[in-house]
Amino acid sequence: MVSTNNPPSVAFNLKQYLEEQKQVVETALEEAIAVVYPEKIYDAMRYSLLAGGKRLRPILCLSACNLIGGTTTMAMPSACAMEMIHTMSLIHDDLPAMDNDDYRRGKLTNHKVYGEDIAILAGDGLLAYAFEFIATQTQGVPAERVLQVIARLGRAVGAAGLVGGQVVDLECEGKPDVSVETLTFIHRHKTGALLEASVVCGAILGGASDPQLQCLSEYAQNIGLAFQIVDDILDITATQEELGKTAGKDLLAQKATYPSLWGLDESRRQAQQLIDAAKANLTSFGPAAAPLLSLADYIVSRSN
Ligand code: GRG
Repeated sequence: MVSTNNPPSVAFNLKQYLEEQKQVVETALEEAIAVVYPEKIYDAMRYSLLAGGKRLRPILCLSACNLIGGTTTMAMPSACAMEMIHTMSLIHDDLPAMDNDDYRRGKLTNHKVYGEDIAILAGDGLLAYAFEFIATQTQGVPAERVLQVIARLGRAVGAAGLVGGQVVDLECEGKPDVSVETLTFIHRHKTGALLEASVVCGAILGGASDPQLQCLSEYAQNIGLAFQIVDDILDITATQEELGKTAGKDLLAQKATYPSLWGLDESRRQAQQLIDAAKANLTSFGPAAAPLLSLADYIVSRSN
């Protein structure tokens, strides 16, 4: 018997949903970039783009579009673009001038395989192509919505988003007195902005109203911050095999993280509180929000 206390996310088969969505995203990404002359740069772009990963951003984009009544086809080019931008940010983040990492997604980082020069250009290539891909491949969506998506995404990746967050992160390196406010600024921009854009852009493509966009934006900001808190926790508690990248890096680099400021238990509590708030942001959508509700739960329960 189904208890009336059970939220809709309990009945939803998230494992199956994630597997199915991941598969359609993998197929679309595989077909998105052809290898032509000069082959080296396309190989480098595809190396990181097709290296796996949870594909959370494209899945959020597709789920948000579906929630509003749009089709997967309408949102797929934008969903792929989210993953292209996410991947380029990982390539650049791993560079010696940034976090200097050797492993990502269980494989050698892009610069370890192709060299720093090509890795920088592979990131640039993915970033530019993401916008081209949305503009040229989106079908069955009014042009005005596509324009809104391009503008929102541009803002999310630039100095007002990822780039700004990364700059403050670099400035804080080695500082012993980073406040929770500064840490939250970093992660709302560095991690949260693209997660929010993924949800909001999917909803825009599906034809969401302004109040719907507002609810979804708040949902995404809440899961975005929770995602980063969990990321900080996993850096301490998970193994390199589970993470696919070097574990324990934050401690080694003496980086300010949520566990370093709050401890592990309080960090877990705060992450759960954000997930509860995110789920409350979806109340007005009713049972149709089951995928996004379950994805919120997944963010705190994930092991990598
Ligand atoms: C965007 C122009 C531009 C430049 C990039 C380097 C940089 C500026 C920003 C850093 C952004 C960054 C790497 C944030 C961390 C986000 C994060 C928590 C990544 C891990 O995401 P997962 O767990 O990874 O979804 P997978 O591999 O599963 O996709």
